[in-house]
Amino acid sequence: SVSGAAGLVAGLPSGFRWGVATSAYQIEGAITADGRTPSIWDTYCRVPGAIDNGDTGDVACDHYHRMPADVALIKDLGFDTYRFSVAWPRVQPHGKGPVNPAGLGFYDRLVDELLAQGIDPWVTLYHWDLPQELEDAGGWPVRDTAYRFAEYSMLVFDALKDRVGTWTTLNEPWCSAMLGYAYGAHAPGRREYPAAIAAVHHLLLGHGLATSQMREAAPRPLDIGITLNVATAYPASDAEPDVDAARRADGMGRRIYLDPLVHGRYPADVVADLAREGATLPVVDGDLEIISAPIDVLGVNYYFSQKFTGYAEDGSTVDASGLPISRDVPLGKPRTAMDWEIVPEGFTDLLVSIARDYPGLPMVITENGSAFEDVPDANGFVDDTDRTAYFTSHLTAVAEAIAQGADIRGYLAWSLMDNFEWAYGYVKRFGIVRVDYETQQRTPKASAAYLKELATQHRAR
Ligand code: GBH
Repeated sequence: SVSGAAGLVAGLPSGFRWGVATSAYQIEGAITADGRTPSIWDTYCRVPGAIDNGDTGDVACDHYHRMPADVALIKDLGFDTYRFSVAWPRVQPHGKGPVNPAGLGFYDRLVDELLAQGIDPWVTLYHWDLPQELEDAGGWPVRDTAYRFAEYSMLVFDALKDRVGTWTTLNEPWCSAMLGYAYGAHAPGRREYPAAIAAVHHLLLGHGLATSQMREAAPRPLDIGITLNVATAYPASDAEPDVDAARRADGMGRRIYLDPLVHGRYPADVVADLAREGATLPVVDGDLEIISAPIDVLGVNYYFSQKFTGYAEDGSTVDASGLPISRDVPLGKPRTAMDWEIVPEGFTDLLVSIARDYPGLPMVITENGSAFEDVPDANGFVDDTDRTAYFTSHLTAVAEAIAQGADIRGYLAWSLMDNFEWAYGYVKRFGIVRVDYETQQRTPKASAAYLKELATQHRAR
């Protein structure tokens, strides 16, 4: 059902992009094809217990071998934009040195295929698949990795810049730094807090280096930016410890990235919080000028928001080491299959707060979507009214943010198809297209038809 779509579409500006997103490791498979070397995810998937069900990205959606059919599918679904990521270990297998033409060739063909179908390609240069050799040399906590990233970025940029108009350097540096190096929840699975904070800085430095080098080499004005996973951090009450817990969550989740990117400085309160935790951002003179190189578009990935309290269950406000308590508490909303609460109003509040704190920065929603317990019929069709309702409420939240003054230029659904959901393996399904992992058959879900109808109505307006 698309009832109410007309009202929703009316709130979205003309020229609004409608697209879908994926990432390389989550869909490609073919991990040894054409000279690709292991990334940190290939290694991490082989750590016993790291991934649900022992799943790996070895085959995934076999997109590497099915790319033309998948592009035709995007065309059939009526999208004008496709955001995909480039696998660094395909393009530059040792993380340094010359380009691997066979690996780069895949993305060259993908871009041509998209353009032939009238779909605008949007490249993400890094969606978490660091070449293992660079992790062996220290990974993102090491400053050299930022320079390696800029060098790799230019290999891709020089090959595709004549045909690709929109570029994202990093996808969700928070995840790379914190899930990868602090919490041990993503590759490379380290739990070293000070190293994670160094990774934050080196990811941002890599973004800044790549951005200015790409800008200089651009044949015409191109849109260059970064994608962040951001959310609203609500305080559980007006009590000072709760308000402070929300401030710290917002500081580590949003402002530690956006302040240096936009204002050229790290937030003083966050720097002080980190010092208390024994961690330092390893800033060298000149870094913040590099990091604040102008960007044309901020990619926003939104899934849910949380409420924070500064009280432990026993009522204390500090832990055993004297550090302030911070924990998330339920908002009391319905949940997705990820156990994430469904909080569309947190999306509006987030977008309006970014527009307020960082004025003049155009935004595109580069990911938004949900996993539910899909039940396919005998033909593989999923009538995912829950996922459709999630899209409606979150697109309505975007329209509301636009009405409140936020400059939002497009919406890319996560994800084109069910895929390798990182530590959750293949059990969690975010696709608008079902993938049968036995046969690799793709079957559009009801939510895909819904998004197609919205895009069609919007264009016809
Ligand atoms: C995105 O990450 C990824 O870009 C994409 O590859 C992935 O498939 C998709 O989401 C779905 O997961 O509970 O402590 O982790 C989103 C990752 C998930 C990071 C929610 C922040 C909340 C804090 N985000 N998470 S925590």
